[in-house]
Order: sequence, then C-alpha cells, then structure tokens
Amino acid sequence: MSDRSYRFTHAITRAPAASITSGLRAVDTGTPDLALMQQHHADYVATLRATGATVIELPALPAYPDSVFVEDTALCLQEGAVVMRPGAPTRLGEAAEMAPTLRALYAEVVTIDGPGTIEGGDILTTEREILVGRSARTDAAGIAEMTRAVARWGYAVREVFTPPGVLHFKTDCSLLDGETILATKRLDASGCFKGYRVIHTAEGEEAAANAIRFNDVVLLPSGFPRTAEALSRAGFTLREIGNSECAKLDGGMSCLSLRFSPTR
Ligand code: CIR
Repeated sequence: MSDRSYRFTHAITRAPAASITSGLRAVDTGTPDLALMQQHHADYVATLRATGATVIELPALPAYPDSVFVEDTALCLQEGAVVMRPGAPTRLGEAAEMAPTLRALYAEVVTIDGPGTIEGGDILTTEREILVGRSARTDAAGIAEMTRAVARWGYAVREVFTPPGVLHFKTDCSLLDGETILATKRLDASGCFKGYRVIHTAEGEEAAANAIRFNDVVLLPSGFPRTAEALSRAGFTLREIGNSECAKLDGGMSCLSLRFSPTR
C-alpha cells in the first residue's frame, strides 16, 4: 500500500500574530497567551522538522487573527494544490495570502472561486479517497467545486458530515496510517469510516482527536493520557505537544500546518 497520505517532504506553518487574542472561538474559555502559544508552536515546528521534512515558516499576519491555522487555506495533494475559500468571513483573505507560497512549490495551483465555501479543516485525505465534512464553514457548493478541481488528478471525493456543534470534520478525527483513523465515538457513529480501522479517543478526551500523522510520528495534543496510551499500545510513536492556547480558539494539531510532497 502507498503511504503518500502521511509521508511528507514539506510542511508550511505561519507564526501566531499578537492579534491571536481576537481569534474566532465557539465558546470563550479565556484569552490565549501569545508567549505560551509561541512556545508550543516552536515545539510543533521542531517536531515536524525532526522527521526530516522541510518546514516553511511564514511570518505572522496581524491582519488575520486566525492565520496561524494555515490548514484551512488550502488542500495540498501530490499533483497540485487547491486554494480554499473559507466560510468564516474574517478568514477569507488568508487563502489569497497562502497562494503565492503554493505557486512557488507546485506547477498546478487551482482556486475555489465560490460562491460556495470550504475550509481545509473539513478535509481528510486518506490513501483511497478524500473525505469532506459538510459543516457550518463548508457547504455543498464548496465541496462540489473542490470535487471538480481534484478530479483532474484522479481523486475521488466523498461527502460526509461534521457533527453539529463541531467546528471541522478533523476536529473529531485524524489519519494514523494508510488504513487507520483516530476518531471520537460520536463521529465514528455516523458510519463514515466504514472499511477503515478506527481507534477511538478515550471518554472525555474527545479533543485528542485532532492529531496528525507526519512521517514516523503522531503529534498529539498533550493532556490526554488514556488516548496516548491506546495509541502507544497500537504501536504508534507519539510526540505530545502543548495545545492549551490554540484549544481556546478551537484549534489542534492539524490546523497548524499544511503537509505535502509536491511533484513539480
Ligand atoms: C476558526 O474558528 O477558524 C479558528 N479559531 C480555528 C481554526 C481551526 N482550524 C482547523 O481545525 N483546521
């Protein structure tokens, strides 16, 4: 089986801006501490780099408080990239800011023009398909436009649903390897992972679901010991990264990077 869904030569990250304190959040659980977020972010970048990948660190964009969450701006595949059209009005401009970096790396970059909206956090790429969760940020028209965009490279897209009240599809799941997914029980109960091997987050540790497999390691937000133990028992190599400040803005491990191996 191929492993292109979790082996990557490159990642893109963006430094958190001081304006992060005005980032979007579903529920106010306190103001994020920029200095602590910067520490966590540095640890995250170092962990990606330690796997041998090239990490492109973009400068902070103070005009966009949520711009540290680069994942939402693009879908990066091997053959090309698709620039998203975020459903959050305050985040719309972030996608255009990402486009030049992608054009420097890929021969083919296509853009979602709208009127539909779609954010990268709703997209899970596995070895066999691209799953997209319809959510408050990602609508049917956005998914249809993305489906047409990736058809040129031979990808099949399957529309699924992000649970109500959950920000993004990947808030509740992540890919662990070519056939294994880490998911909350509530998302798995929707039946969207039929045919995959699923490991559930432990009861009360649903926020551990937003992890990433990046080359040989799984980056897991710290503070979820029972889920960490289940993953270690299943044979995965874990790196736990502090996520307390991003969590205040509904962000996790996947949101902080774009991960890919471009073929030019
Ligand atoms: C937002 O609401 O857009 C940000 N505060 C969090 C984005 C998290 N991104 C992601 O899950 N891919």
